[in-house]
Amino acid sequence: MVTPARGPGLRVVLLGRAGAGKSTTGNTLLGRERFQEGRATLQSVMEGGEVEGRTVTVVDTPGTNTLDKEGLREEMERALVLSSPGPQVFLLVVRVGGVTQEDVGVSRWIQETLGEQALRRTLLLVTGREKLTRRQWEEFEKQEVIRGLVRLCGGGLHAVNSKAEIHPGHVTKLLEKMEQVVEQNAGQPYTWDTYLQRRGLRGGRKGQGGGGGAEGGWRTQGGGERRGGKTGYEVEGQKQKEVEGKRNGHNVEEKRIEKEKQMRREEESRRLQEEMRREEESRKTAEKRREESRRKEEMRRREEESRRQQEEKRREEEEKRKRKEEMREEKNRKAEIKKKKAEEKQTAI
Ligand SMILES: Nc1nc2c(ncn2[C@@H]2O[C@H](COP(=O)(O)OP(=O)(O)OP(=O)(O)O)[C@@H](O)[C@H]2O)c(=O)[nH]1
Ligand SMILES: [Mg+2]
Repeated sequence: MVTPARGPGLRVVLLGRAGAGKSTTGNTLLGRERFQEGRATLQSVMEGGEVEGRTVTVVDTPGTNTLDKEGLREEMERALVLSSPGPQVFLLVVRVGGVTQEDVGVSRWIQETLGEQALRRTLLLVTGREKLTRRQWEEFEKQEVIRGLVRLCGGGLHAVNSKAEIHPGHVTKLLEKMEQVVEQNAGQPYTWDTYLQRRGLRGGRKGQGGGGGAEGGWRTQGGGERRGGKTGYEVEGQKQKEVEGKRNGHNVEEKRIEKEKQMRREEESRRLQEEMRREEESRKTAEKRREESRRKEEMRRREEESRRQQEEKRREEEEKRKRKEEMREEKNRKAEIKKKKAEEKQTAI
């Protein structure tokens, strides 16, 4: 049974091009086949479980090269919601022998869309390690494209063989490596808020000071002549106050509009999260139903098989019994013939 991890525990989002081995890596990590391997992952899905005493949540995503920019953004938002309160580690999965500039493109995309905060939590994971000898691996690491990727990814480089020959030690090592990434980031996940801030959808506008310096400068000039009526400075001051008043009013209005906009964006983001959560729930329910009907079908098939075997056994026994009967009859017949022949011989003598 899946135990989705919420709150504490390790939350990981798998990223990378199609066929890099994301789903396989997810299954290797969880120690069971949860994600579909060898078939394209079309939508981000979350699975979780206990791994070496830790609650681990893994979000598998579609190949980045199969989506357009908008689709990629949507899937990333889904992945963030699914890994709520946010992943502590992004695994950028690449396949040994197949690393190209496109993979660098993915890391750049992470940088641009999710920001440095995500890159700092990104561990470059190479699958298919078993295909290289130690020497070939050293050559592989030296490649410019790999070095470039490592420079971008704050979590460093790690290699696995996520196929059948996987050694349990590999999972332990990968967990340790991810733990290091978590520690480097003081255990803080990449949250939905971080994402909103990155996209400029949350937090006040930076540098909105309102040009106080110039006003301060003008005030220091006040005082001038004070002989009956309004001095030039006072008239000037009056005008300035009016301008300032207007500006303040304008600022208040601007702030109000900005606040309203922000509230609308937050509302929209809440709605999106809620929608995705609901979608995920209905996906899980449908999956449960499918699982249940698969289980029932399997039970029915087993019962059918056991009935067929019993019937077969019964037929075999019937056959055996018949054969025995025939043999006994044959024996009796032979004995009868022998007896007759002996009697005939006796009569002839
Ligand atoms: N030899 C070897 N094969 C691997 C390894 N990891 C994955 N594969 C194989 O590579 C193929 C693709 O793996 P997936 O895990 O489905 O790839 P993916 O990244 O999830 O692909 P998409 O869902 O299409 O984005 C599968 O046939 C896996 O069996 C590995 O470490 N070694
Ligand atoms: Mg996949």
